[in-house]
Order: sequence, then C-alpha cells, then structure tokens
Amino acid sequence: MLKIMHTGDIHLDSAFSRLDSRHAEIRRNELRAAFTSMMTSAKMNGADLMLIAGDLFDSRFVTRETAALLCREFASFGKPVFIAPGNHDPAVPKSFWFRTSLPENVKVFTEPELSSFDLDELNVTVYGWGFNAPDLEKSPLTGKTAADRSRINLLVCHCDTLSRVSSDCPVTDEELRTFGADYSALGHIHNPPAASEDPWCYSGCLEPRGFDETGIKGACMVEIDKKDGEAEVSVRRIRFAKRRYEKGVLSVDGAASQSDVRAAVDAYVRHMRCGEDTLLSLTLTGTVSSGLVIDTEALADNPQPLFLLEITDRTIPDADPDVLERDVTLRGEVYRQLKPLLNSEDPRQREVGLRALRYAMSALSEG
Ligand SMILES: [Mn+2]
Repeated sequence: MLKIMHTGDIHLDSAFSRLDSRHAEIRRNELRAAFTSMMTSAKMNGADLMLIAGDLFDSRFVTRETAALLCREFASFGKPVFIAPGNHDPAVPKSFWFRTSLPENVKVFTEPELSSFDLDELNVTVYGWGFNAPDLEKSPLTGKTAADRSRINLLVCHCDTLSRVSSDCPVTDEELRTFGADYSALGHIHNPPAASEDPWCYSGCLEPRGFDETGIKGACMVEIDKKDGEAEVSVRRIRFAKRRYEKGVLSVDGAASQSDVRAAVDAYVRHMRCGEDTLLSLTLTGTVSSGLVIDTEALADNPQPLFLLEITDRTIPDADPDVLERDVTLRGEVYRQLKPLLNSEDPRQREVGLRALRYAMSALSEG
C-alpha cells in the first residue's frame, strides 16, 4: 500500500491585502500554520511521499522565514517530495527554485516538458512538469503515455482541465486518460469539482483566501494498491484550513430598526453554526421600513463570534410608489425627483436612487 499526501495551491506569503493589517497578519501566520499541520499529518499518517501540484508560493517573492520553514519541514518529513511549480511560482531564472538549496529528498520539476523520477524501492515513477514562465499555453501531455505499466505511475502538475484555451496549461481529460497514470495529482483549481471515478483530482487550496473560495479546504491523502497491473485508488480529503469563508443571503423583511436587523443577523449566525473560524459575507434582502438606513459598518464591527463579517445591503425601502406619486408634501417631491434613478435600467443607478430615497425618508420622518 502506497500512501501519498497530495497538496497544492498553498500560496504561501499571500498578502491578504483585502483585510486590514491586523487580520492580514493573523491570516499570513495561519497560512504557514496550515502548511505545518499538513506536514505533521503526512508524517503521522505514514505517507511514503508527497506531491505538491504548484502554487506553493503566491508569487516569486518568498520571505526568508517561509523559505526556512519549508526547508525545515521537508527535511523533517524525510520522504521524497515532488514539486511542480505553477503559474504563480514559475521556475524563472533567479526564482526560489534556483536560489535555494533544498533538502536532498525534494525534487522540483523546473522544465515545461514531461520528465520523470524513479523511486525503485517503492516501484514508483513520478512524472511531472513545471511552469517556467507565468503562462504555459501547450499541454506537455499531448501524445504521451506512461512507459512501464508494471510500476505505480504518478503524475504531478499544475494545469487547467476546465478550459481548452487556458494560458494556464490546458490539459484534457482524454490526455490524462491516455497517459494512464495510476493517480494524477493536479493543482490550479482552488474549488475542486466533485469527486469522479477518474484517477485524477485537484487538491483544492490548502487554506482559503477569499469569498470565492468557500467551504472546507485542505489536502488529499491518497492510498494506492497495485496488483497484476490493476491499481485500486482511494482519496480522502483532510481539512487543514484554519478558517472558512462562507457567503449567505438573509431576508430582513419587515425590519423597522437597526436593532431588528442586528437580531436577525445574530440569529442567522447562530443558526448556521458559524464560529470564530468563519469569515462571513452576508447580503441583506427584503423590504424594510422606508425610514430605516441600515448601518452596515456598525453591524460588521466586532462581529462576535465570527472572525470577520462583511454586510451588503440589498434591502428595499417600504414606500408605496402610488401613494408617494400623489403625495403633495416634500416626501412626494423627493420621490418624483428620484424617479428617473429608481426606474433606471442601470442597477448601480437604481441602488443610488434607493439609497437617496432611504436617507430622505429617514430625515423627513424625524421632522
Ligand atoms: Mn493557485
């Protein structure tokens, strides 16, 4: 039984620039901690080797701290580690891959053509390639097949199987099938598609970095049993991410005050069992009292028990257009002035109109 830890898209040293400096600093440390947890798990689970399918780093700039951490962790793992650089960390001249002396057990695919390493004591051949520029337009797998079917053949690479015109190494399912690896460890797609019967898989990112990477993230523990040329492969996903990003839509229909909205948000957070590991982006919808201006910043400030809360207000003020149209007071006049905006084809213009109407109704209701 061969055990493999398959990871990728770790994006170490990401800036997390959408967060404020305090949260960004926490997240940068957590990203390194997720990497360390993954390495510890590989050791504890008795992995025979590790495949890192690209984008280990977010860019070509690697901090000294991170470089030291990698060397330490890889050396302590002690088993073979294969790395296939991706579009974020290509093996360009003077990059980390050529500047750093990595422990002996680490092998890096620095060429954009298919090559391989043999591990005779495991009867394994590891195939792969690496980006040597930010773009890789041609599939290195075209017309290739794994040479010796009596061995366990593995492939590790950063590629895009979802688009045939990708500049991030387009590879087709057919090419993977024809190549015939017993397992292909892929990187690039951060939200991996649902598991299929095919012997290849995207690990997904190790730690999510934005609201486009929702759900639980981690790496794959792969087990391969090969007898008489037939491989049995099982893939288990393990969570290593310290945090999760979630998106939600909450109707606050009928809310008349900021405290009504706050109560609804609190109830939602409890109901969804979101805790301190969660960064939540919540969109408020529904029809609310026409004088209510929801203070989204106040709601997002100190968002216990969440790590971070972002609120988008998409509610509609409860104002009857027919009544306002005939209203001879200032309220009616404001409405008639804002009507072109409120009925605009452009959703941005409509939003401006709605917001203006809310502020006006709020001001007028307070006399
Ligand atoms: Mn990536």
